[in-house]
Amino acid sequence: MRSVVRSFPARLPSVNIASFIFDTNPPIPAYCLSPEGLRGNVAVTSGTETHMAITCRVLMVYPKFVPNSFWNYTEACELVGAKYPAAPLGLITVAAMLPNNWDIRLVDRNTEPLTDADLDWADLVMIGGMLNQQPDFIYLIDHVHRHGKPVCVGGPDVSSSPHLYSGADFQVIGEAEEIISHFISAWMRGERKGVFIAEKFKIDVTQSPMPRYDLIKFDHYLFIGVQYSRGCPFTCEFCDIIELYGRVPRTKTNDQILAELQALYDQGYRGHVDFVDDNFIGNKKNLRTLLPRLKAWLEERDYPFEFSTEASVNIADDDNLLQAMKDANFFGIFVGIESPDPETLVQMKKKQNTRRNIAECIHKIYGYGMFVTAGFIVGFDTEKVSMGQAMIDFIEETNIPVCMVGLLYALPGTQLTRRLAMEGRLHEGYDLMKVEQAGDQCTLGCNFDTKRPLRDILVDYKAVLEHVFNPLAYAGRLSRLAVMLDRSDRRHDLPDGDIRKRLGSIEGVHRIMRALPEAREPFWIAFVEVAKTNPNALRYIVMLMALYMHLGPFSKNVIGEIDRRIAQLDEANRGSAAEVVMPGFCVSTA
Ligand code: B12
Ligand code: SF4
Repeated sequence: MRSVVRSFPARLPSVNIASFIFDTNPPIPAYCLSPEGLRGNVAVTSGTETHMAITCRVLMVYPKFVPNSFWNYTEACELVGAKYPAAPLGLITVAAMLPNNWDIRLVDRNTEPLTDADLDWADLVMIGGMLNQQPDFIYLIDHVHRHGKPVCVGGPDVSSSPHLYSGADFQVIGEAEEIISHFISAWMRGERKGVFIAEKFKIDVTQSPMPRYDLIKFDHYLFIGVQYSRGCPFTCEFCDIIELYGRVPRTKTNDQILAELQALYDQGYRGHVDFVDDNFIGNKKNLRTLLPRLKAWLEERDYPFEFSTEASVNIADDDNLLQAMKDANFFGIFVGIESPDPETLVQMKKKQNTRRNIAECIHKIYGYGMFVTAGFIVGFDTEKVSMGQAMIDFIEETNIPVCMVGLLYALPGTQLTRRLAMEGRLHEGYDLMKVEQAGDQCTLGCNFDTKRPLRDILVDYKAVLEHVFNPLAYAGRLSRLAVMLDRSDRRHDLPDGDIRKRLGSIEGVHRIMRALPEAREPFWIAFVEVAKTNPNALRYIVMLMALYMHLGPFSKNVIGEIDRRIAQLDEANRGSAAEVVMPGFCVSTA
């Protein structure tokens, strides 16, 4: 059937022409389409061929992340020829919700330039991103406007801090699946301004379309994201996930996930796939049905993918689930540990981490052949003087090499932020990340008045960083992890096309060592030891060494910034400065 879409200025009778115009893949759910929204356009059919006239050219842009952040491990990416760790899953999910007769291009500013020609081509620019993209995001809105093109924005930071994005022509706040149809309708009616707000946590993710993986240049990234669920059942006070995605985890269907993986497979992708769930085990009942199917799917295709994800530490309570994840080729899990202090865990409402031996839980996960990376936070109200050393001991006991140790950062919209605001402790501009600040919670954290003296917190924090990222300590944890990481009955070779294969070559290892003169000796010792005692774990140990190419210099940079903040505080205390400008905030008083 040949269908041609034409624009008519006049009001047309309200016929149901949605199926002609919005031929999406898969189709936009019926609830997204209202004939009311389609006035001004009509589908004309003739002949036998299918032809869609392009009615809108959309340029999707993913802003640059700030350079000085923990997760910006571009050095490790370069080692295997990639440019950035992760692809913009939010944008390609939204792309899949747009009508098929809209032409879509994607520019990820972390991997490629945005040119004038790109902007000239576009009728509309859609930008999405998170907090650590804010400076470039806001710059881009102006930049696109200077080219005379309208901008539609969305994504987590827009949803958390819409006031910072008021310069955009359209704002889509919250999960886009339902409200995007309102934006599309408004655009097609000729409206050029609007704010569309999703009802919170109501999106049925089983209706979320297959992300447009075809828009991604796979070789630019270390891994590709797939999302199984949104939301987390826990209540951690500092967490924005439960505010953005809710406390009732919503999962996709098993068929939906396998179809997404199949699409990646069919498009030739091989290698690391990250389940970007807020808490992969949030809905254990459903997950238990997915994992065996995932295993069968992998087996049938000779293991094209290896998986990682994020989960709460209570995953260690469930041997069956760990076994099922092992069988489904999971190799790494990010766990939020946050603090060694039980009282602090209770105060932050992370009760699931209390009343358990965390180190034992982590060691158990290693026994299933999955290494753990973890988050730790310094700066809570209930912390004691001895906190720094306690955290160091705790990290050493767990043998976790990659520890994201940050300062507590009040994220917009969280319970913590609301409490701090009520207590009058939240800094002005706490959610504003200025261009020149360009960091993450490691340098910008404690964007509020702390209970413990800030200087003590910073000194503790610095001590933790100095120890944890000391090459000897890092290599020691690598060696001890290797002893515990049971990869004995796992598949050992990577599929053809997996860029991580480049890391396994001896040249790859030499490049890591050459880049890290200070770490060379302890890393070689660890490498040789693991090669002898647990060669099956070697690939992961090398991977974690590669991450140190970023984490080593990054931690030094953070330590330098913390020193600077401490010096500023000392200066203020000596009375020579009445007002101290802290990195990360507009203005804060000492
Ligand atoms: C995977 C992930 C990462 C990955 C990779 C992300 C990437 N692409 O590079 C890594 C681990 C690198 C990462 C790091 C960080 N992350 Co992160 N991350 C996530 C996570 C878990 C999933 C992201 C995802 O793919 N979601 C799936 C898509 C489908 O969801 P979505 O992006 O929300 O998109 C939907 C809507 O937002 C909307 N939408 C999205 N974009 C657009 C655009 C337009 C135009 C429109 C109309 C709509 C729209 O439509 C989509 C469908 O509903 C989210 C939490 C979450 N559930 O999303 C946190 C999250 C985005 N991260 C967050 C943060 C804070 C960080 C860090 C600062 C964490 C840290 N503590 O260091 C760093 C910063 C990274 C850096 N380089 O500086 C916050 C952001 C808060 C905010 N206000 O912006 C989130 C929300 C939660 C959290 N606390 O971790 N992250
Ligand atoms: S367990 Fe993680 S995702 Fe869940 S509420 Fe706590 S910090 Fe947020």
